[in-house]
Amino acid sequence: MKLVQGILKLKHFSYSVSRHYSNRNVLKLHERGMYKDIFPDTASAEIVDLLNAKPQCVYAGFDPTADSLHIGNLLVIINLLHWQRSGHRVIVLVGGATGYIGDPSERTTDRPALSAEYIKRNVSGITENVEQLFKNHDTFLWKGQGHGDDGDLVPVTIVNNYTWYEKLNVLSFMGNIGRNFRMGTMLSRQSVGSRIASETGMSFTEFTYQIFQAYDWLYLLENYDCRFQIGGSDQMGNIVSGHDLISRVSNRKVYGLTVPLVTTETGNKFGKSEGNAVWLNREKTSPFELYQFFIRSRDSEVENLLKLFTFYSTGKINEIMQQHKVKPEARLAQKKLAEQVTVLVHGDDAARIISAGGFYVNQQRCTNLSEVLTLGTHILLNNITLLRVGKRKYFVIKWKI
Ligand code: YSA
Repeated sequence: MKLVQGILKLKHFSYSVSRHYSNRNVLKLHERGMYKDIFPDTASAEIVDLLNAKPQCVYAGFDPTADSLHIGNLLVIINLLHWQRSGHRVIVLVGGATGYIGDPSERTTDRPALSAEYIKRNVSGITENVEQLFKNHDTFLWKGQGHGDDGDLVPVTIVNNYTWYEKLNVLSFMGNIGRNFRMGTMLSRQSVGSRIASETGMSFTEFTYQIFQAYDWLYLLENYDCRFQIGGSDQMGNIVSGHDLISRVSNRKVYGLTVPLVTTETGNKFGKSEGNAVWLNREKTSPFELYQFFIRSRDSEVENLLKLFTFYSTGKINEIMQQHKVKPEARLAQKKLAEQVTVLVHGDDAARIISAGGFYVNQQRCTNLSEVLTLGTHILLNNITLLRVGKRKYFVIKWKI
């Protein structure tokens, strides 16, 4: 895994703010390599002012093209969690409507049309992922780390954009919203240009995608006072479309931020379209496989990954790296990384069992934490199961059958 880092020019970075408010400044995450771009790119000082003035609202969207999020999406969620930790309000938008349209960003061909049933199932899967991530973070990585005393986190709000599109009339949408989009600008988006030039071209439906994502932001601005949008760097075109729409119809200023794309060693984006996703749903990628994925990260990238995928302070990360370098073969940094991500995604129990060395049923190692125990295989004929967690903890289970 490799991370494409962008150069971010945050001009007025050493801002002086009162101590009380300093932790609201999520632009500080720039120090961790968390942002690739900021839009408008001259707005960093303005943004810092806003963040310090009062808690702000931020959103990121996820389309239901699969029934689970994956580790590329996780980086966006972690960014949102940092905003939540800093006292801001966080909205996760699940694209029950945009899933019908299909985002052309980073795609070389049209997306297949998705059925209503499929979208509905995927909306539930993603919503469950998001709820679990925010819950695990709150329980194990916020309160569990003694931050509870700093105050309760403002709970995440999950919205589905289908709820506003189902009420919208196509004529008023095209007549009022569509009118604000210029063909030239729409055609100049990277996601559009490359596709139009391709052999198969691009459907009108996908061409309109940017209008929908732009309108969502306007809707969230008007209904939730949401002035910030976050996405992976492939979302920049859609984010700029929203910014343009809002500057035409409102006098409020809005800002977009992107996170770097998590890519494979060959530079391909990790994700569902690429078929190389590492999923957050335990049925698709087991907690053990997720843990192993991070254990395998290379020494050259592990420090960056600790900064992006864990909530350790940069001081703590330096400490871990110093210890790691004394004995790299012990893979301390990778273990810390894998453990923290597994806690966030699957909870403390899963991470503890895996990092203790896994669990064994009748001396056979199990990699699936939700293994179903069956008679004959796991339950011996004398109705006994021998369970071992890690190297030393044994349990004898006597079944009443
Ligand atoms: C956003 C806003 C709206 O108002 C409506 C819909 C959306 C969804 C958006 N257009 C989209 O299609 N997103 S996505 O479902 O493909 O991915 C969700 C988020 O994860 C995006 O911000 C995307 O950039 C990010 N992502 C996906 N793979 C990634 C990644 N981020 C980093 N590395 C990767 N490999």
